[in-house]
Amino acid sequence: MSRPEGYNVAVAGATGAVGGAMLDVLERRNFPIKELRLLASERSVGKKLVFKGKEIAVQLLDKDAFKGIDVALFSAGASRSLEFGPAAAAAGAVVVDNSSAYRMDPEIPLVIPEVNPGAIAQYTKRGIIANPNCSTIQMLVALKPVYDKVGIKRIVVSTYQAVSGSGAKAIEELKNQVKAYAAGKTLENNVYPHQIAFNCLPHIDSFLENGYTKEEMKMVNETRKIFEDDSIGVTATTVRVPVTFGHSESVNIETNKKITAAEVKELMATADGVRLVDNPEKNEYPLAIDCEGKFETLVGRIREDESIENGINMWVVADNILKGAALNAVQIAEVLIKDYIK
Ligand code: NAP
Ligand code: 3JM
Repeated sequence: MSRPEGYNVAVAGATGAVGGAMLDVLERRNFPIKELRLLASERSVGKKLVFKGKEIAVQLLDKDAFKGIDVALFSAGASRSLEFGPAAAAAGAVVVDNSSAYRMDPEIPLVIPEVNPGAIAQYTKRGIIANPNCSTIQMLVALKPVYDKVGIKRIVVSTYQAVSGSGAKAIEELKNQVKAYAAGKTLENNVYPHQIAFNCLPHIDSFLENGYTKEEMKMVNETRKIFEDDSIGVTATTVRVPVTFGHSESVNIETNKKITAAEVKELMATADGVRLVDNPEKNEYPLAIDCEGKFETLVGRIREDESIENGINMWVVADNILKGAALNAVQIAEVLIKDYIK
């Protein structure tokens, strides 16, 4: 860190599920902050949020809100990122954007610090760095050591995604439906097109012409961009499940060279950002209920895929709001102040 007095940080979308987690992560990791500016919509102006025991009033997110800011963390939705991200960058801030708005822009780096930290250097082109989708982040944190060791030809992934990924209103919707069900009342749905309690919805984000959802294609396209490998095959089925926090993923890979399950376990035991949880004889494997509030990606159920020559199956779980969003963004900011913003 080159500024002992700290940095001026803005959080756009500070009152949301991800924004709130950003404040927690900045505090837990003791990010060096001089001024913290909290931004949201008109609805929240004047509302007070607590950071390190002190109350800070929320201000309006607009084009003039970024004067003097060094790092702007955005999680106020894709259209707000498109509207205000360039203004923040023009004011001199480096923007770390959590939305899908800029991820596939060739001039904007898409970064997971454990996977491709070197890409951060490209931020100077537009002053913006994109945070990948939550499901992509945890999958690639787990796969990176395997990719480096033996190469990966193809990935087949199915996700089991928590409702917190759809924001604060979706958490309420699941809770209300569970209560209504228990009371024998009619279940109401507004956030999702169907009942989410006691159900699985094979539908996250909107459907595209090719029959996949946008969420599924984010996993395909973001993986190729982050690994800088257009030859890698990726196919995804993304499913919303009645879990509050923590996305789970069944990940099947075909590698270029043979790797045994024991070798993958060895790699996971020391991989950056990973915790190996794989003792099936003791019923120990990664669980969504165990990842809430944790910074690591949990990996277990590592097995060889016996239907092909070089295949591995694994189960990957992470806190979608932390590693999937807020933590990854703060880690990017940490690299920025360590290596780039002097
Ligand atoms: P949320 O709980 O609904 O919070 C939305 C936040 O955006 C609130 O702070 C809200 O402020 C603010 N906002 C909404 N409309 C605004 C406007 N017109 N002007 C200014 N601020 C506005 O949603 P969330 O779950 O935190 O997600 C927020 C965004 O983060 C998502 O839309 C997505 O782009 C991104 N995200 C990314 C990932 C990932 O995988 N990397 C995961 C989840 C979310 P008010 O309280 O004032 O309404
Ligand atoms: C996760 O404003 C929006 O439409 C945001 C929707 C959204 C996104 C997104 O596309 O940015 C909600 C939850 C994501 C994401 O990470 O891709």
